[in-house]
Amino acid sequence: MTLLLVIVVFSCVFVACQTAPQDQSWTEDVVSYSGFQLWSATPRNKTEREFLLKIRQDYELEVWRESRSDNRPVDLLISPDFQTELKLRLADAQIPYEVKIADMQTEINNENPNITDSGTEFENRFSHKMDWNSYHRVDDIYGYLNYLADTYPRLVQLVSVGSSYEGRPLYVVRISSSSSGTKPAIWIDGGIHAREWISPAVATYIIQQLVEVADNERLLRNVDWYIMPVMNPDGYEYTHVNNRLWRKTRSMTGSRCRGADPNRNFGYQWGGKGTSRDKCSEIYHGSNAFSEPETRAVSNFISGKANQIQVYLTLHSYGQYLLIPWGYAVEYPADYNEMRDLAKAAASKFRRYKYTVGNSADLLYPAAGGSDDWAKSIGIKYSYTVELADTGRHGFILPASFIQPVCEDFFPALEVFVDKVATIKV
Ligand code: 0X9
Ligand code: ZN
Repeated sequence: MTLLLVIVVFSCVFVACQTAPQDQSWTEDVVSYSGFQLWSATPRNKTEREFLLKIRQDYELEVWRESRSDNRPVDLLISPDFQTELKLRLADAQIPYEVKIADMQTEINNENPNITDSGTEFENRFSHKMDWNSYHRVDDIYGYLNYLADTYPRLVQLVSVGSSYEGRPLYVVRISSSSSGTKPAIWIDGGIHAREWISPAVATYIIQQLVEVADNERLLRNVDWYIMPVMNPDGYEYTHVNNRLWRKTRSMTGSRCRGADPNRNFGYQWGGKGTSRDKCSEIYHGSNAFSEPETRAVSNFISGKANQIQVYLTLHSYGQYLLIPWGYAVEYPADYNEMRDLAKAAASKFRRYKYTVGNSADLLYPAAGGSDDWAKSIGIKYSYTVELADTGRHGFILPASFIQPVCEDFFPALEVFVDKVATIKV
């Protein structure tokens, strides 16, 4: 792959950093994470929690995973510039911490094996380049979706629900074994957050299993599926080419910082807790609810099928959680117990990775404008955020060798959702 890219080594690259150079032109800079480390620090009481909060503010640290309570670790991305100083400060305060990733760039370099070599051979043989041994670019994923629609026209329909900010199609795959009449449906989306690569990988795996594995026919008998593997294709491409740790969309904001957090941009409790009006923040909520073409297109499509869609699953990483609304605050929907029972039944299917089930704002943190809350608010009863593997050893940079185990572990849980909604009349 030839990339005419200028390699710029920033001393401060993370997007939450106010002084970080923000790429806003078509000069496609590549961000290096050489020397950056992932630290996991565990506060044991209020004083230590407050101390860590202060450090986060002082150094404008990027948080990969929040700590909600004592003895739960917070994962922090640490620039080489601050490591010596921070080591001393944590030692002084006697806060235990662990270096999870010693050099982020090495971790990134080792994450995804080179997929270009076998590509041509694959393409000639199968008319697509998709597999689940490596993380694929949008072109490979979309090529596969087109291949499926062409090959299984009675089963698969590829619907473009709109265009991304940069003009990429926003594809939803409809999988249905009946040409007429509607069945209750399950919606699954992936790739809301650009850097959470395991999410589109799992979403495409689910599509592959439902369409190409005859044994899974029973999952289609009474239920239709809408699966959108890459909700934020601009961001996803950007993580492959320019900045592996990009999270947001890529829209122009009128400032030096681009993009909004799509999972703060949905129109329920928009702009509430756990969101930011700072355009440079990782959790920038956008200029208004549904300001991003991606969230607007998705919400329009889902709204039009709100009576049919019974389950809303949105795939993220990481942490191994099944999160139940509400996420905007520690509030519980009236039917929370039913939602929790179903999530627990699903979680009991996992063999390899243990998932924690609970209220989103309680287990993680309050964060308003999420897609799960919005789906719940329009009446989709069973709405969940899935935080896929792992629990922090690799975080977002989950090596490609994990793709198959994570997918295989997750897929059987879908049966639980199918059984729950199969008999509902829509
Ligand atoms: O913060 C998020 O958007 C999600 N976690 S992630 O690490 N993938 O970014 C959790 C969203 C949970 N749902 C709501 N807060 N509504
Ligand atoms: Zn996410």
